[in-house]
Amino acid sequence: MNSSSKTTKDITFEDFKTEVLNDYKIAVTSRECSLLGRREVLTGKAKFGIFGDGKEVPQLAMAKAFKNGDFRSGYYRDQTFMMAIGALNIQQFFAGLYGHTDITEEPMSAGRQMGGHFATHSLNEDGSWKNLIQQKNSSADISPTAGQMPRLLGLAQASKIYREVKGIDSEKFSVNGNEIAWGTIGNASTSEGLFFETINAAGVLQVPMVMNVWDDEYGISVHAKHQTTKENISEILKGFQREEGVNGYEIFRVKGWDYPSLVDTYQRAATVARKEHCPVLIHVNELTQPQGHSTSGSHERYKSKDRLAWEVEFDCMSKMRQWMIENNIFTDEEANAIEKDIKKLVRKGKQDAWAAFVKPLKKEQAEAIAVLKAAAINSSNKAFIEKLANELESIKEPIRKEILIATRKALRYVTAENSVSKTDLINWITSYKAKIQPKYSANLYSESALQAANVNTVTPEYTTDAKLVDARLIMRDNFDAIFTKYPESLIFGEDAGHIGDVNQGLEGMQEKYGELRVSDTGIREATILGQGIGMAMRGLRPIAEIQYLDYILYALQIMSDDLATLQYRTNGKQKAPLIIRTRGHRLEGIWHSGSQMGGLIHLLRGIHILVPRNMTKAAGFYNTLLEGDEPAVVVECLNGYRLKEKMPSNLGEFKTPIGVTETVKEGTDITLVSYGSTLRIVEETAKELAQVGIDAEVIDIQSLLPFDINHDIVKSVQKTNRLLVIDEDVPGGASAYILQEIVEKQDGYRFLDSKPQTLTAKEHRPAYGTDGDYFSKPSAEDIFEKVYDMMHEANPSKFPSLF
Ligand SMILES: Cc1ncc(C[n+]2csc(CCOP(=O)(O)OP(=O)(O)O)c2C)c(N)n1
Ligand SMILES: [Mg+2]
Repeated sequence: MNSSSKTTKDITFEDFKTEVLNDYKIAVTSRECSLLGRREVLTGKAKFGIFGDGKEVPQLAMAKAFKNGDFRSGYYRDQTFMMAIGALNIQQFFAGLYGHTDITEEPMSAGRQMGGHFATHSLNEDGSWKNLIQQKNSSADISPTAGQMPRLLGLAQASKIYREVKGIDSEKFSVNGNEIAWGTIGNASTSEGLFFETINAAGVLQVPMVMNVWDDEYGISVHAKHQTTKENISEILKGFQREEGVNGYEIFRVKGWDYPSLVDTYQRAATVARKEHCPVLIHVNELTQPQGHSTSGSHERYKSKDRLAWEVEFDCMSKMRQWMIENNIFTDEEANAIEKDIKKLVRKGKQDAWAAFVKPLKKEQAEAIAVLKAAAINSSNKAFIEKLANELESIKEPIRKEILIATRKALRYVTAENSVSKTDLINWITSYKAKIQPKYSANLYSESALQAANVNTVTPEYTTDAKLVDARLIMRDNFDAIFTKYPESLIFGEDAGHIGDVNQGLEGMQEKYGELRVSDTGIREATILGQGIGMAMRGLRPIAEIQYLDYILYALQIMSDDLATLQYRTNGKQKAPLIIRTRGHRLEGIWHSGSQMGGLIHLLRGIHILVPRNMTKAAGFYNTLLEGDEPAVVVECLNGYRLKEKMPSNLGEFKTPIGVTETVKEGTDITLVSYGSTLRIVEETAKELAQVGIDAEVIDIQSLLPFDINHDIVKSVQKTNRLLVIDEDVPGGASAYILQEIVEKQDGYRFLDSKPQTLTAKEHRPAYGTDGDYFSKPSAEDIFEKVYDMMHEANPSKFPSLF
């Protein structure tokens, strides 16, 4: 079903006719899928449907210009494009709608995403890269409008890096940077900041990005007059047009129903982007929504009669059909025959998809019924269990929820009995859950051999005359080693280039490795993140700098929605091993002392969150992460760059383990758990506590996600029987998570003689200045008194009350 990429100029009329006919067939197939898809939702076979009807024809043109190695970063209207590049067939389309959990049947997400969210596979079964230049690629869609934009920037930038940086192994990823990243976005979604941020950044970076706006004048019910100044996105972006000697964009505007103009425009756009690495905007207007926005609601409610009539007349499919008749490509009768055949094909594909969806469920249902019936035979609750079995049996097309409800409820009836069939029932439920749960939960983190937790620890080595240096020098020299060792690594961010980051951890690196590998960016955190995601998806090893942890909030949405879900939403078929470097915790004032770790932990499951207490530990994390294939955030201590640390001799080689704690002081009376900048204060306080006879054990968590994979903290609690978590996030923030891990997950409650407690910052943001810090964050005195208080409670005669 592949759409050919020949242009109309170099082929005979017969060839041309065949190509156009093939295109039309793809478009009709796609339209039929939309029409039938809607019906599947309305009859209850699928839960929700959002389709690409009304956007078929421009997508044919885009597919013709799209080459192997190219990437799409688009949204839910692009089914025609996916069909035209051979990445989606009828049966797969319906498998997506039904939520089939088998990746071979539903290759977009194995049923995790709603239909209309597309992806191709970048990874082999073992998590290694496929050859991406031998296939057409689509990065996995997400639902938040414009959320596909930041990643698009990085996908395009990768081509620039592959073309202009020498020495990178590009074999699977690029042919001289000739690949285009194609973005698609709805007209209304261009109102999002992410769109404008991406447009500006791509203009600055001059990367081969073709941005396509599918303009149907609406965003659900909201008309363009509420969305876009002058109701015209290409009009207001005119200032981006490149001029003689001044970089910018090539901007095209074309009607979405005009097949020949579309084909011509897309060929021209591709040439500019591919050859010159100049970004392109194609504003495709006069598009329609034949069935309205989605299966929720109808557009008759908000579109005028005139508009609805216009949409019928200008439906891109009927316009294309009309043009084909006028140009003797087919007759009306021939068109009718084609359409009739395709209708049949789509109906058959739909039926096959449903049959394939139902088949494993029927099998599971039959197994469950057999186990239930066996359990009923000797049970005193026979009638009740049989009822459950019969109810389950009466469901013609069962789902897994129904199967588990019946079996789990039956278990309650036999719980007091002792029989083989009861054991069989228990075993069946347990093994069924073990088999099925991964279909919904696997691949949140990498499951490949390269997962970060598999990378072996290498301790820092020191020569006998190792010097104590400003810690930022360890960071700098380690980055130097990294850039030499990994030609595909690169770092970028605000002030990361010319001055070598605000804390000089990259001093001199740009001079040594060039402006493309060590670069300054604009102030635009979300698209800095996007650059990283996109480049990581194309085999590079980007390190994206967010200048301060406080400003990660601008990028948090894209980290949470895109990066953190990528492996999960593709069921392990795409990855972006991006490293995010930032610095935070204590410095000065509300926006330079943030430690919003609870927020990060909760929003970023799927990304490792690492909180080193010093620069040697931080550098070791970078060394570990570059050996692995997972995304991570490393939060360096903002007040640690000028502290002295010993310079290791094995730079680029020593590795801090991920998910492993470190006991920095042994003790017997109480376990103090902390991380990052606060850990240093805890260490100091432990010495003061020793002076009053309290022997505290101090543990550095180091890695919040994953958390203490060896359960070492509970071993300490087992010894001390007391636990205090010290954290500079808000009350109930990261500390609550840490407490849950230790007390509940590690069963720490069993060993506690005192109430487990947390000591945190105040609820408000940290105030400015030294006193602001003292009255906002946990101080040494706070820690001392809290620990003392816990010891007083345990042994009042030895530790008389302080207050
Ligand atoms: C951030 C966010 N806000 C709201 C929504 C709900 N939503 C889904 S599609 C849509 C309208 C998008 O319109 P447009 O970009 O013009 O695309 P179209 O559907 O018209 O092709 C909205 C508001 C969403 N998915 N994400
Ligand atoms: Mg729209």
